Amino acid sequence: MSKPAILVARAVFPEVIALLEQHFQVDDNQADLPLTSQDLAQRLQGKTGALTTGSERIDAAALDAAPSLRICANMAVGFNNFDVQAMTVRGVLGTNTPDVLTESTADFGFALLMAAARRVSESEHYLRAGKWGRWSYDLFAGSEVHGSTLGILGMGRIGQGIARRGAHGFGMKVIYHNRSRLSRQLEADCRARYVDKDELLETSDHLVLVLPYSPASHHAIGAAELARMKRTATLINIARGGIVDDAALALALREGRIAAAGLDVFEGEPKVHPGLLDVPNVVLTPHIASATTPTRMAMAKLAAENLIAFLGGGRPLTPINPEVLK
Ligand code: 8YV
Repeated sequence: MSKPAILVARAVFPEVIALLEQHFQVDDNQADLPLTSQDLAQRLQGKTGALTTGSERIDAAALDAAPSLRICANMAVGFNNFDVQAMTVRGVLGTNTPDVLTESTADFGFALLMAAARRVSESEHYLRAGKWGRWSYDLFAGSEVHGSTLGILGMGRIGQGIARRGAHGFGMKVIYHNRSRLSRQLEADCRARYVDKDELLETSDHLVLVLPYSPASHHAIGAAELARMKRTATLINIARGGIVDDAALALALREGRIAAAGLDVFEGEPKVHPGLLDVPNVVLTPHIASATTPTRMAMAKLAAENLIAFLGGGRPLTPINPEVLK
């Protein structure tokens, strides 16, 4: 029997390609050439499965070009690149990669928080530019991290990881807002107190965004929300571009309406709002919060295992739309 044909849309670890080749005829993209939506639709033709990343949009047009497609395994926990409804209607399963990236991503959220609050990037640029003359009492004085109030918007697994780091490692008071409240047990583990969004905005010294992107979370942080925040506050976005109104944030940073920001995700990335590129008090990174080698390997393997399990007639490990399995 011939092996099912799959597309691996982006370059991944050669070991993962070798694993997939044991089960499938693999059309890979190890040269990592950018695929336009037309390229993607064309490469999906005749495929039963696909391993995608956040860069590939799987929508009705892509699905209609690939009537034999049965599964798209996203190498990401977020799946706002999938039109899940269009997939479900066509009986196409989606899977994602939760859990394996939680701790590394929470580490990175904390790295951005520390870097923004303690002005790490800004001061390094100053030093590299040869501007360091001598010590002074207020040279790059930032805001306190330990003992401060850590706010978290979106309290899924990554939010909880950040809360634990803040509460247990840095003695921070943790407050959070989420669509639903955590169980008492989880709140106790995270030492986190549920508050409404206004209290979160007004009370946080450091506000970390970890909520999924959806039309409902579009510009959840815009000019009005930024205006409610403390002038000394920092804002960290490791969630998705579009959750923050980047133009409003650039202006708020320029005008000192908040102290600093750390951003790993951007509206329309890889483009970055030009207003963010020329304000000093923001740390900017290219969507790398999950980027440790072991974590990226675990993500790629989990995506591959979802393909192998499902197309081999078994249960996928992390389905997004399990109703397709019925
Ligand atoms: C990925 C992410 O690197 O998992 C997610 O949702 O944002 C990142 O870990 C990115 O989406 C590539 O697929």
